[in-house]
Amino acid sequence: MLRKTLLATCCAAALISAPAFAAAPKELKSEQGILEVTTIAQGLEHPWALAFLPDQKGMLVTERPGHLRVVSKDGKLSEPISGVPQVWAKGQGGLLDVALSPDFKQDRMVYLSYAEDGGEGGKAGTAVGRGRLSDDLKTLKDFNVIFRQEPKLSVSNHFGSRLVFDRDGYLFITLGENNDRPTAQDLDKLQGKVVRIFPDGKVPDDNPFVGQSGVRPEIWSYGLRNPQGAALNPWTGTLWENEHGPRGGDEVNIIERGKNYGWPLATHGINYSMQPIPEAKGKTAEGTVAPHHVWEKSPGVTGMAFYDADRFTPWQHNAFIGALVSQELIRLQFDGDKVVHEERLLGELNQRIRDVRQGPDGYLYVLTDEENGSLYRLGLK
Ligand SMILES: [Ca+2]
Repeated sequence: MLRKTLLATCCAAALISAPAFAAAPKELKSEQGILEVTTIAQGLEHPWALAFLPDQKGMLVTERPGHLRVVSKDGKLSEPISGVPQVWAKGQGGLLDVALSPDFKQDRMVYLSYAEDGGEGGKAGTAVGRGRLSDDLKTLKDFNVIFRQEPKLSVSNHFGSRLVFDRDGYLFITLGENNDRPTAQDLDKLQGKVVRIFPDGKVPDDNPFVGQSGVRPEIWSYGLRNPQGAALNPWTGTLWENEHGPRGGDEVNIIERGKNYGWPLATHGINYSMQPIPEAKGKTAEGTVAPHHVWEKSPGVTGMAFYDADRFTPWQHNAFIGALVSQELIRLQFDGDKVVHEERLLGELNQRIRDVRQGPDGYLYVLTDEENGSLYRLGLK
């Protein structure tokens, strides 16, 4: 019965998406000219992340309830890929990020981050695993977990998480503090951290806290709240992260080895109850790194992409960040690393923007966090 429903949903989605792709793009005004928004696919259930496959094979898209699908270049949705782990799909939990191995053409490895059930006690934590994608793109084989947050503390939110490989092939994972604020400062826990591991899960000897007692050796940096966006800066090779503040104080940080990014000791935000964050000493705190860029009013920042393609010259050396609460795509303009200008795009759509990536064709691709979520292609006319 369930399978029947799934198939019906899948086929309905495929039918919806085909004519939509043929429709003329929406034209929206932007500072850099007419922004063309083409609907590539619809019928994705709370899509969270996408990763482009090589050789024009389309892309992998995660749906938070637990499905991984292939979306073909012309917008057809596959049935769910088999072999994906069971996820804890409650609140902000579920299937989250997807990344291909830097050697994907040789090893076919696909990495997934997701919320994992902690068993008794009803709590969950972030886990990361990998499996080998079959040539027919239908199965993830031999999936195995390479990292898990322990202890598991989340009852519904702040899992993070993004997966980023750097130029040397290390895997960085951004992790939420499971809505348990003080843990972001506890070095014996994996909440509110960026960790750095080898692709097989082993811990590199040169991580900053290796060999210290009572400290998790995976930790690369700490003091993060709920980092749902991260990308490797293509011009510097450094890891950039963004995170949700509480009420106010969303941040962009440039992540450096061993550094403390302040949460919950330093924040520009307050509690949703309008009360101050109990642990906060102010907007800054000694020994912590101030945000590289901060929003006093929270847009609800999430997936992030730097633009380094040739196709649209005005976008070069810009970054784009999805915003859930303000329902926009944020464009950041830089002088070096410094943010010098910001523009809000896609507000006309009134949809929560979950992820943005640069395609191999130089267009931007955007996912909306909706029950009937969409995949849009963005270009300049
Ligand atoms: Ca911070």
